[in-house]
Amino acid sequence: MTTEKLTAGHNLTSLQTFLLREESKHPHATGAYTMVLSALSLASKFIAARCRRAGLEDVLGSMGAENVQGETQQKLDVIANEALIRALGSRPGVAVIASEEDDEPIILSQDVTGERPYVVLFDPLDGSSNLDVCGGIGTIFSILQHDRRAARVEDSALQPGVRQVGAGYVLYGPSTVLVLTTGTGVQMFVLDPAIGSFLLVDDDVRIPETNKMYSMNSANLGQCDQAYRDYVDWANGEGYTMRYVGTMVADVHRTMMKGGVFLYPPTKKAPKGKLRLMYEANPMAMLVEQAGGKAFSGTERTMDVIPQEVHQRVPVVLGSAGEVDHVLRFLAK
Ligand code: AHM
Ligand code: MG
Repeated sequence: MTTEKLTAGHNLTSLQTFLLREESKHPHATGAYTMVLSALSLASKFIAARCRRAGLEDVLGSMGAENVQGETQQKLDVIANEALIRALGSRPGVAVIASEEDDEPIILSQDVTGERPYVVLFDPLDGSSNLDVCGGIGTIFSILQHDRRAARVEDSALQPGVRQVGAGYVLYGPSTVLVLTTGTGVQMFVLDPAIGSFLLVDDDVRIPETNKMYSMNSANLGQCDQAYRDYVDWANGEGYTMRYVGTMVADVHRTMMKGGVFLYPPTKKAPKGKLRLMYEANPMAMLVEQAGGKAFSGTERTMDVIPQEVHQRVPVVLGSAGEVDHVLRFLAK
């Protein structure tokens, strides 16, 4: 669908061109925001290249260590994290970065006196347990600006999702897809490996209003609240189908493209939910809302959740507005 758009007389626009065009709409822009996105784009091309050669180079398998969340680190988790830190670390407009892989946010600059610098939070390699089986994996990022009310620069990392000034994900699948919002709709780019550029293939991604498809790890249903079980019983009775990759980026991307709902409810094993607010739920919520969908954590809008800590977990229900409403109907009972 999108390739047709690109080849059917659509203007050839790279991510860089798109960003420069957006920047020119803001006469006082310093270029710092464009630099942040260009760092994210550069790092994701680096990660895509390493993923592409994953079975050939010695990058598969575990590091034999756990990250701060108690999860086994894959070698590529570490490579992806370093690529993002190196790319973002060289951009003067970035004050703080926070990663799923690092215990504490990294402070790059305490100087917040001039133009408000950026805070970038990311999950460098989401779904990395799918790596060894050549499954889809991704990078998720959220961009905030320094909060002048924050006592310390690192406290700026703890702002609710409504304050995000940008969010996106990169899916490393059969092709490498970047889905981005800077607050004015959602754009989709595909990496053309022949020229090394992300090319714009859809400048207004809209999530379908409904689709009878839910995406969740239904093996967890026995550990979920009755409301989720009732929803799934209802959906099965209504003839819904189920799709689940087990990589949030891949499951959300399918939901963005085809519609439906993605759920990660609280379980006995993960009573607050498994997914992380700051660099998984919030950026996905911004993208989904900008594409016309909805995103909730329980009955609260995800982007309104006040964060308490950088690695906080929340329940996730997101997708087509009509499908999220069905889930909310059960959660409200
Ligand atoms: P990760 O960020 O450590 O890779 O873990 C998050 C992943 C998500 O991509 C995915 O939605 C979820 O964990 C799958 O969890 P489960 O295996 O419990 O279904
Ligand atoms: Mg993740």
